[in-house]
Amino acid sequence: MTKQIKLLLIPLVLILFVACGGGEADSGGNDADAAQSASISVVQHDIYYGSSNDNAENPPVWSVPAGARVRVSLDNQGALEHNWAIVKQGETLPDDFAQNPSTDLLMYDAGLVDGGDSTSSTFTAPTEPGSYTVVCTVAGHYPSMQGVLEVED
Ligand SMILES: [Cu+2]
Repeated sequence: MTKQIKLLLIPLVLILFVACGGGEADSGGNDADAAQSASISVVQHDIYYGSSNDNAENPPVWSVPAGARVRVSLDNQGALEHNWAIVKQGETLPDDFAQNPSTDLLMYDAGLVDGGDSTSSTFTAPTEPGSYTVVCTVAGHYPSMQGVLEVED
């Protein structure tokens, strides 16, 4: 009788051991080194970002964690083509940028979106926290069309 009970207990103990072991493996943190991910949504109009036609005085702000993989979704609700480009930190846009948009000043350009279209793309956020100027590089759209990428520590 007692031998039968012991034989029944062995599989139960094994099941509990495996279950506990599995739980520890799940919390082991295999993803700890993976980059953070984030996503932002950008609405484009003729000729401004967001909901208010005063980007020069009141630029829209998009916040992302430093170093994160960021998915940026662009929704062009205007008729003209627009893009979304991040200016390198510390660069000052020249007065004639709207007429001669220089790609040398940019660290990322999401690409042109036709009027009425939407796209998305992915970039790695700067590892240096701070405020980065975002502009539309289509000739004549800056300074009317700009915003701020806030990179947070
Ligand atoms: Cu534009």
